Amino acid sequence: MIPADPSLASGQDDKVRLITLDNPPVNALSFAYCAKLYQAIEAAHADDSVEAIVFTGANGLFSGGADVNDFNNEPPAGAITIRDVIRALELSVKPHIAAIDGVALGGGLELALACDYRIATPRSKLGLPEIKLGLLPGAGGTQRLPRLIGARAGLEFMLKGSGVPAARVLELGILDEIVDGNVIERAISLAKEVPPKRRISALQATIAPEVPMQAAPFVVAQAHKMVPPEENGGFAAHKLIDAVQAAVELPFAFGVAREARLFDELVRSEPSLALRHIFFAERELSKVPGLEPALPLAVAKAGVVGAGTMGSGIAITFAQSGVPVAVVDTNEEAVDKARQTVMGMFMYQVQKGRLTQEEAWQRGQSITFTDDWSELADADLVVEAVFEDLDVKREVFAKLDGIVKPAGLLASNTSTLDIDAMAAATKRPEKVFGMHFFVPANIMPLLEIVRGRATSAQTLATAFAIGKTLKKKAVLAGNAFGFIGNRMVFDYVREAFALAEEGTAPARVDAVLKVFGFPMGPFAMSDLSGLDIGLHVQKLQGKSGRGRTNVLEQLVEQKRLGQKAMAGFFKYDKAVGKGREPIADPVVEQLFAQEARKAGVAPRVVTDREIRGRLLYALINRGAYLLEEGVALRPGDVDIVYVYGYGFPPHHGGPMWYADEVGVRRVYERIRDFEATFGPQWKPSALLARIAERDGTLRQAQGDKSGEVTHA
Ligand code: 3H9
Repeated sequence: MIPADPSLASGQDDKVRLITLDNPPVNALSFAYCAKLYQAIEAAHADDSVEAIVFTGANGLFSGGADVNDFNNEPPAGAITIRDVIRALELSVKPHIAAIDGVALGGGLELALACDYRIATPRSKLGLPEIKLGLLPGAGGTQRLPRLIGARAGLEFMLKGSGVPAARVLELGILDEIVDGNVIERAISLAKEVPPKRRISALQATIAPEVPMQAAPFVVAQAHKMVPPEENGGFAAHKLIDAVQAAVELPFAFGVAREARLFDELVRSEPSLALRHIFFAERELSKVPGLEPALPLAVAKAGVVGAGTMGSGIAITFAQSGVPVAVVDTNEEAVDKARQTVMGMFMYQVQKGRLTQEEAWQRGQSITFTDDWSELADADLVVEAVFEDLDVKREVFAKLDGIVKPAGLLASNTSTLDIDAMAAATKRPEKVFGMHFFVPANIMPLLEIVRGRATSAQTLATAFAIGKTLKKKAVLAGNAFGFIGNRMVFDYVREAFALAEEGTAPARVDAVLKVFGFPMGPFAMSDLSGLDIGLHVQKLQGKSGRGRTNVLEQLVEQKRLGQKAMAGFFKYDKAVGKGREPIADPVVEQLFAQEARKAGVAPRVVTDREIRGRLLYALINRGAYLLEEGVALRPGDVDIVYVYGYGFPPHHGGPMWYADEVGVRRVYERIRDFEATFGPQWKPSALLARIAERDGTLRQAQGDKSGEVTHA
């Protein structure tokens, strides 16, 4: 093969031109890259010695799609976009073949759909993930897919948005062939036959096999009903359905024009801006100043101390990521129970078809349950998950220090306590850090990595590496009470309590937050995590944690511990939503009223706007404090914590992004009003004050410290 254009690693084999997408890291189809690509394609089209063209990708993938950074700006005048590239393919009489090895996403897959043939290796994954960015496939995908596989299957594929394994994509009819060997060689040999053109654009879209076209309006109406409302996370989904409807009803050229208009509308929409912020914030997380040179240590074996719910969940997380793990607990009963829970969980996944028997067996085998601490001696990392009590934890750390090999890292799963105090119980404080998982640890994607005063750069680098292995969104937090997430949730719950004490029913508070887009409100969330846990944390917080009444203490005394006890702030009934659906309980409302009277809290009539403001602005204010104090590195880190750990609606981008959406100045003024009405707990953060003064945004402001704080 003769390389014709080194920047595109192109070459020619006889009459076949190979064009390799090569724009590291993910072969994104940026304006700049599309200009080059377009030239290479036009050159191949103009060259009479070329009879067919094969596209493939360098860097271990086909393409990650359009460059998301480009969406923030208007295309420069005369810019070549992916749509121009695709139009060139469409107009050519020469056949094009996509040879896919690795992922082909978004615009990358749309390019492949504009080819006449698509073949892929078994490891490849194909997808149109635009919906996850609040967009729709805007380079012909919404028009070609319904023509290729039917509108219903196409819509499902695009609404799902995730990368689908090649075998399934073949079944769907998007791929022509899966090649176990060299996909480029296979594509070239197919191209040498100069197969006929097969323009998908020339096909008529169908709905689904055996569904008559007259059913289209009904199918479309059903689809609109099945996605979330426009104003609550479904903005792009409804537009996507509109685009697919156009594929069914309109000629291709009109459909493409409709798609482009809808795409342009979405690209500017607030939900898409917020989701794109989340996308990039996620990729920023591990970029910690000063961390670059520190190479992570390998974690070949992990240990967990404590076989409770948390410990078992953490062990499952390691096992399902292929890291063998020893779980140690001195309580034999707890060990037995954990063993049963973990095995039960793996068997459940087999029943659900998510694991094969063999995989479940392997995972089960990679977890050792024991009461023998010496099992931890050769662990590279041990996570402590015992009772939330500093003395107990310090004892565990001292013991681990004597048992675990000197190179081993020691982490605490504490949700509030002082990492430095635990590190001080060891002779290796530089190897100690916090690893705060969220319940259930094997499902929740968030992981707070807490940096102690002595935690070394290498320990942190290892923490981030293991976070990636465990497929978690790992966020760096400074060592302050409650770290990022819980510290913020305390203020949020404080306001929810205050509202209930002033006479607003918990069910109403929760309903307002659900309308905003949270999956549940603060009271249902408290019920889920357990009121006994809430009370324990409140006590750890001291005076600042207490409400004006002792309603929480009373509920715990009455054994109303939350969902697990079928009663907490709400009641639960096995017959309603499998016992997980909160049901308003007048008894609790009366208790709040009675205790508020005793405490001299005056009832207030509040609007939904006030409820929303007090809860969300409490989060924003605390988030700003955490940035100011260096507990959180960047506004985006705070947003990731809230979106992935606490269900903040991603289409609002997280609390800090939302503050910018509303306008920091407005938020700040409102917080000042709350301070005047409710007291010093509402004192605004100096960072907010500074930004408000210059009418700026949080996204321009970075935390000015680096996550190094002492426990406060
Ligand atoms: C689209 O195609 C629209 C079209 O329909 C129509 C247009 C008209 N753009 O995730 P990683 C960066 S919308 C720009 O850590 P991995 C990423 O920020 C697009 N940058 O790697 C990071 O940068 P840095 C639809 C991108 O191996 C680096 O690449 N496509 C893009 O774990 C590595 O990323 C998608 O939504 C992009 N499209 O996973 C796909 N993609 O190193 C989104 C990545 O500076 N991307 N970057 O932090 C992905 O799902 C994953 O990145 C991918 C690689 C699976 C590709």
